[in-house]
Amino acid sequence: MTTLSRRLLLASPALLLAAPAGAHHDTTVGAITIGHPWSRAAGANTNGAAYMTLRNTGREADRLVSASTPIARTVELHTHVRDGDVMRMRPVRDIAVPAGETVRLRPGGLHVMLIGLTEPLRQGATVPLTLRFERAGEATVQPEIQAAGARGHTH
Ligand SMILES: [Cu+2]
Repeated sequence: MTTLSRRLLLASPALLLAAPAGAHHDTTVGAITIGHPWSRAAGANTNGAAYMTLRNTGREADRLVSASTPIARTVELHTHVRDGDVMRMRPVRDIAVPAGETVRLRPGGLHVMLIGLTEPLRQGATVPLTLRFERAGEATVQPEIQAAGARGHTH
């Protein structure tokens, strides 16, 4: 074993402890960082949604153009629009992520809609979700499934 690899082995537990809380939830592709992906518990044959932050650290605008997961029949990008006294979901073609900005996908706002779940979303599990950006390309994240009524990401 080389001195370097021994040093790396010795160092790794400390590195794990030193990692900031939640850092392992972030995924970067190109200039886009996907932060804290999460979802909510839901039964099979119902619909689910995924939420996250999309941060564009680059100088060029980008957009989320589609998403897919093996556990839903269809995945759409949705927003909420006010219709009288109620908020209704409406599909959008894409979700713009302007240069230097962070876009929040959250309950009551923009979200990734998982339509026709082929498996239940169980609290505490994760689900693979592939996101496709016009400029940055493709990244697969693992939203953590929170309780059915969760309003935000918790650890
Ligand atoms: Cu929706």
